[in-house]
Amino acid sequence: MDSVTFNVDGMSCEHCVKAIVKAIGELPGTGDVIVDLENKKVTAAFDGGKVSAGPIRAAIEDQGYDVIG
Ligand SMILES: [Cu+2]
Repeated sequence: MDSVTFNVDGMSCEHCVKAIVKAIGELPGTGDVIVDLENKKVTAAFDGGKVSAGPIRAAIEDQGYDVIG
């Protein structure tokens, strides 16, 4: 598994955590997702043969959060 970490603005509570974990989980090839509210980071494991960082980023943004950088 590869892994990618994004700095994400706008996450505030467990609802945000669940929405992001669910959205990333629906992408084929993704694995564990760790949302760190305190440090505003989302880390996702993924199989580089099936998916890449771009669609994972898009899944976060589609939920209404801003990916920084
Ligand atoms: Cu929230």
